[in-house]
Amino acid sequence: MRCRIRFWHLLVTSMRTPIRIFLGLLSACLWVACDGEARRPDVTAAGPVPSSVADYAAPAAAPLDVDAPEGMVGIPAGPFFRGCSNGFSGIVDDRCAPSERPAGVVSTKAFFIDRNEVTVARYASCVKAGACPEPLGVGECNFGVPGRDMYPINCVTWADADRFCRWERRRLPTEAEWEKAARGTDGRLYPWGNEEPDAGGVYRANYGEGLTSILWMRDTWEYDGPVGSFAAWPSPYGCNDMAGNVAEWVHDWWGASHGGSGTVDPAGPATGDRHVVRGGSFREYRHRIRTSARGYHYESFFDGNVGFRCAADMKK
Ligand SMILES: [Ca+2]
Ligand SMILES: [Ca+2]
Repeated sequence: MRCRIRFWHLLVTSMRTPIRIFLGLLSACLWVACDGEARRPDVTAAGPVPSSVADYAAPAAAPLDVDAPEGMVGIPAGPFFRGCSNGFSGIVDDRCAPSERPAGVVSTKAFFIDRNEVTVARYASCVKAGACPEPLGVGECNFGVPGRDMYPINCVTWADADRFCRWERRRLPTEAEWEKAARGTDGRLYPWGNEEPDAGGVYRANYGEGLTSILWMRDTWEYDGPVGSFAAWPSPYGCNDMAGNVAEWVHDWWGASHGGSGTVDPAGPATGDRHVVRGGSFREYRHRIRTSARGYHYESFFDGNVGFRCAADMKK
């Protein structure tokens, strides 16, 4: 509207002097540009949320066709199936933990999220700049260990992860954003679909089962491995390692349930003393790397099996 007012004002005054004629033509161009902008669909808006799970018909999930920041993918706006419910959409899942219930449909605005877990090399840039604390470099901790530049940064607290993402002018994803990026819209059990992670003898993620290193290493890796080692089995949006490798801090405070249905960009509890981690890790059994599985750690916690990835807002 402001563009139109400016156009008409300048068009009238343009009758008087050559400079005003020039300004009139310029404002006409602006009017066309502004009018075109107004008619462009807003791909970032969340839109309506189905009122119940029964009303929900999952749209196809694919990355948004936009220019994404380096290393990120665009996640479209709209609803997705969140949480766990045995029998939804023909998906059998009898491993739903209380914290994964109730199943629901929530919506998000469009956003960007890292394709991979944040690497040691990427985090080291922040340490070198003096903006991030140096994590430990012992045991399962990757920082400063030769040959691990492309391993996920681990042994970082939630505050370290939050600080790093902000240093990159990004942010930690909300728990809802993380889950949507991991499973798309259709409530699938794992990022790649509903097949078990070792179906057909093909390993689709880095996880750990049993008491011996041999059992942990059936997928090649006894502990964590370089990010993208299972890039043949990404999420519907192309995100890697959203099942296993390192578990991932997200922004939200922990709540015993992930919340209800029908909301847009749910943000979790207003406060707390622990934060949510998602995706499970190389230490965990297959039911803990399901896309709906939830975990938490206290604020001071850091360990070799927890890292993170960043998200970013998408401008209109
Ligand atoms: Ca493993
Ligand atoms: Ca992970």
